[in-house]
Amino acid sequence: MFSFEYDEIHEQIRSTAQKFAHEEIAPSAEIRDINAEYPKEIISKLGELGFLGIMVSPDWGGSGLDVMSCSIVIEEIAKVDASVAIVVSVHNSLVNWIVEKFGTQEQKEKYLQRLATGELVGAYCLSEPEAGSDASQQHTIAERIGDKWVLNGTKNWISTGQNADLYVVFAQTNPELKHRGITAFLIEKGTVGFVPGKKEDKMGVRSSDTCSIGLTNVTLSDDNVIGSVGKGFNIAMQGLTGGRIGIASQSLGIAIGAFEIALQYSRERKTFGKPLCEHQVIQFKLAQMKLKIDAARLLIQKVAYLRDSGQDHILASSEAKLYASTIANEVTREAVQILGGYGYVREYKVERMYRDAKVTEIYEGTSEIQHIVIAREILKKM
Ligand code: COS
Repeated sequence: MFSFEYDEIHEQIRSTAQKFAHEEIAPSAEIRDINAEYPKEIISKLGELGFLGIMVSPDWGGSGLDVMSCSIVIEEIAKVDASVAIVVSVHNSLVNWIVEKFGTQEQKEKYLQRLATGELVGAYCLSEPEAGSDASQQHTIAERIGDKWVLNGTKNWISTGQNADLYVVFAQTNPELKHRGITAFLIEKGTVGFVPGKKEDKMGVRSSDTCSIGLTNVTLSDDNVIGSVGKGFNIAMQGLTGGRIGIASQSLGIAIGAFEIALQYSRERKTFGKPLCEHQVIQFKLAQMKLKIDAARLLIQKVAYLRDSGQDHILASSEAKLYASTIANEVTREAVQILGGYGYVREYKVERMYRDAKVTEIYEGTSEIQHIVIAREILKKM
């Protein structure tokens, strides 16, 4: 049964994630943002806590928890640092999930246990220079030569592109079949011809590294194919349907982080002889921010419930992602506004959160794509 309440396990996970976020992530978030520095040590500590194998079965060394638990961890981390949250989201919701659902016994033995403990960090490589929103237009070709696959092409905008150890890479194995010719491969870091490019100099989520990846005659065997040949697009889309819950949770966390700072500031800062929060114009802002946060949370709870209970959740996933990313931008913008000049400088953190929020409307499907998915799902059911 769907419940608005979090259960005891969820509350424990929240409290552990919150403590870790405040003690271990928040203190270095600003400096990592300035230096665009990947949070290597933090990621390995998250692995020790079990937060890099949240939904992986205990049979494979994971925590065996549900989608809601994963969402809570991402939310708590994103409250203080959206960059760490995106690493955790891609790793758990896309890579772990794909390897566990579609991997062979051998692939799970080789990779899943190490992914679940954080020994390996995962990346998801779908986008290309000419295949972002229209992801079926894969120009990365995997050619069958003898009993090998030889991959050539370029992947773009790969989160954790430089620092990951294992990559889920989509490539076209039969161009005539269009999206039904796409196949997913597992590629280890260091594979000859698989070369992460230079780190993008981004507006936000700066301490999560994003880069292109060049593939030049990357030679793989059938053991690298994940799922079956030609099923890659379906795997990519199923992955994104879950991944979007992660981005929605990240968006919610960013919004809450900024709201809490603005709320606190509005109680301390006085103008015209009274605290900001006693001015009606500021109360309107605070009320709107809180309303949006609560509505986003409900959409996330709903989609997490649907996914956990094995129900159709394509519509709910895009609704949660679209709404949460939209309000993350609105709420962070208002937080900057409430803080005025202080909101526009680094010291009060909302400036970073405002920059970080923007990407949530872009990655794992832009807001425009979410509208397309939502409209299609409505029409499909008529
Ligand atoms: N889960 C499983 N399968 C899905 C799916 C989903 N959520 N969405 C689509 N599919 C399948 C369809 O069932 C169809 O399969 P068959 O033809 O084998 O029956 C196939 O994918 C193509 O579906 P459709 O015709 O609807 O695809 P389009 O290419 O026209 O559009 C959109 C699909 C635009 C919705 C999809 O390409 C998309 O979500 N794109 C955004 C990708 C993205 O997020 N890119 C950002 C980079 S990834 S970080």
